[in-house]
This record gives sequence, C-alpha cells and structure tokens, in this order.
Amino acid sequence: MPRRPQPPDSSAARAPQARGAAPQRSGDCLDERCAGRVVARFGSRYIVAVDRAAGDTAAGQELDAIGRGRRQDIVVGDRVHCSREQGLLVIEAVEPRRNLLFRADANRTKPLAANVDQIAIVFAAQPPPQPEFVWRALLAAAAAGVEPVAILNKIDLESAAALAALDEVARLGARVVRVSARGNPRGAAQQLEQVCRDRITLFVGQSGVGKSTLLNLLIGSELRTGVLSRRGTHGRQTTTATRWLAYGTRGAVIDSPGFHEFGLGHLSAAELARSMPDFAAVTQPCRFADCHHAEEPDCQVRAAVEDGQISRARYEFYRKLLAQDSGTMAAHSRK
Ligand SMILES: Nc1nc2c(ncn2[C@@H]2O[C@H](COP(=O)(O)OP(=O)(O)OP(=O)(O)O)[C@@H](O)[C@H]2O)c(=O)[nH]1
Ligand SMILES: [Mg+2]
Ligand SMILES: [Zn+2]
Repeated sequence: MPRRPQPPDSSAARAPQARGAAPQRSGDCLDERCAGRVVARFGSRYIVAVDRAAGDTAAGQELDAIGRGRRQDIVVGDRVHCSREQGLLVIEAVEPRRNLLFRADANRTKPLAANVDQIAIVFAAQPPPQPEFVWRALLAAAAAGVEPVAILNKIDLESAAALAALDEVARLGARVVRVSARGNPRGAAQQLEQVCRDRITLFVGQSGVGKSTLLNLLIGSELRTGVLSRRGTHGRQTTTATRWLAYGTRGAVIDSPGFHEFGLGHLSAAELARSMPDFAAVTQPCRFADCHHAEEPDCQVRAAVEDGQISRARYEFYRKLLAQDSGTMAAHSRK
C-alpha cells in the first residue's frame, strides 16, 4: 500500500538542494517506500526527487524511476509515491494535481507540467516573435487557472515587432517583463527573481528565445544553451527534456524544450471563449447564454469587435481556434 498522500506543498515536498548531479540508482534508497516529486522525464523514464522526510535514508536524493505497468501519464511536477523494485523506483501512485498544463493537436497531447503557480511565456526579437504563440500560451494558462507572465528577452536586439507584441499582452492584462540576458544579466536576474521568488514557474517559449540562458542567470546552474540556427527563423532545440529545478526554499523553475505550435485541441469552445480576457470585458450578455460568438444572432462580442472595443486580430484569432483547434482532443482524458 502506498503511503498516505501528503498535502501537495507540505514541507516534506521540497525538491532537493543539489541539482545537476547525476541521478542515483535507487539501490541507495534503503526504505521500501518513498514519496517525492517528478523533476524530469525522458520518455518512459523519470527522475524523482525524494522528499526530505525524517528517517528516510533516500531523502533529498534524485533517483531513477519508472511508472508501474509502464504507465506514461506522469509529468514533471507530479507528486508521486514509489516503491523499490530491482534497483529502480517504481511510481505506484500520483497525487491529485492542482493543475496540468498541456498543449494538444488532433494527433497528440503533450503535457508540459503539473502543479505550477505560473507560466512564464518567453519570446524575443530573435527568433522573430509570433504573437499568436504568446496568445495561445495565455489561453492555455487561463484555462488551467495558472497566472501568466510574458517575458520579452533580448531587448539588446531592437525589435519593434517584439515591443508591439509585449504591449498587446499588457493590454490583455497580463504581467509583462523586459530583460536582456546578454546585455544586462544582473538586471535580468533581479527581475526574474521578483517574478519567480517563492513560486513554481514553468518557462515556455519557442526554441532559441533564451529560456535556459535566463534560468542559468537565476539559479546559477549550467543548463545547456544553444546558438540560433543558421537557417534562421526558428532556433534549433537545445533543451531536450523538461526539468524542474528547486529555487530558493519554497519555489521552483521549470525549463522546457522550445516548440512552435501551441495546440489547444483540449479546450472546448466554451473554455476558449471564457479564457479570452478581452471577451470578458464585454458585460452585455449575448442573446444565447451558450453563445460561441461565431454566427449566432445578437452576439455582444461581435458587436464589440464592430465597435473597436475588441481588436479584429484577436477576434480572428479566436475564430481560427474555434475552427481548427477546439475540441479536436475533446475525448482526451485530462487526468
Ligand atoms: N542577443 C541576445 N542573445 C541571447 C540573449 N539571451 C539568450 N541569447 C542567446 O540565444 C541563444 C538561445 O538561447 P537558449 O537559452 O539556448 O534558448 P532556449 O529558449 O533555452 O532554447 P531551447 O532550449 O531550444 O528551447 C543562445 O545563443 C543565447 O546566448 C539576449 O538577451 N540577447
Ligand atoms: Mg533551453
Ligand atoms: Zn456571443
């Protein structure tokens, strides 16, 4: 029987201080059972940071683990209960999640991380900013009930497009930060510290925007960083696995591999509409309570677009999501 689950953020749930050290085989774990946090995933293998619990000889270690019965629905950030089998930890149970961030298209679902407080959406002048990526990430955050913060990195490289994208995000009500990991590393570290202190923050963004560079400034670790692809517009992916890193005594930052398509196929039309902050500003009710703000008569959202209260680009973005993304993964379990 697994140990009785602990509350998600009990003091025993802290990730270990040591990081970057190679994970150890669970032969070092003398106890038959232990609880911990999934701090990395490589396909069907995981690394679990074992809780600092009194009397647990494995406490604080990062150990190799697999899921019971090759179960694969375990993600970085999960709180897990493990047993020991043939030199490996076996994850027997996953505690209920506070939240789960993921992206999904018609073909596959990609969980990003579980149990986070906020999502830092990083973009930059290079690779060229894609406002739609940021808007999609904002939507995913709102739908999961997670706070977003938009981070424009590389402000040493002038980019009117990047600044315009940041302004737009600020208008949507999200917190925004401008940094340059290269031009002003100390200032960037200070700003990131304010954003990340005592919180669990998932960093996402296209490949090459500088996520790992920024996190290295913050936590002084040596995450691999890359050079931008010579082929140009899209950075080559340098980080290949999502990694949870303890930050301070209460927080954590999660580095993730860059990607280009932030599919939202797991969101229903209603969830999409609910997660558009500019739509929420429309206080007049539409004629139909379940209006999807598409072709329905007497739609107040469409009226707000006609009045200029909602930007046409944002409304077209929403219609595109309704047509292309919404519900394509509706049957998918969110557990
Ligand atoms: N000019 C400039 N370059 C930067 C800045 N921050 C990072 N870079 C460079 O951008 C490149 C990509 O940085 P990474 O930190 O590897 O980017 P990433 O977002 O982690 O990329 P993936 O791991 O592939 O998702 C590296 O060559 C960095 O040196 C910055 O503020 N200004
Ligand atoms: Mg990286
Ligand atoms: Zn409507």
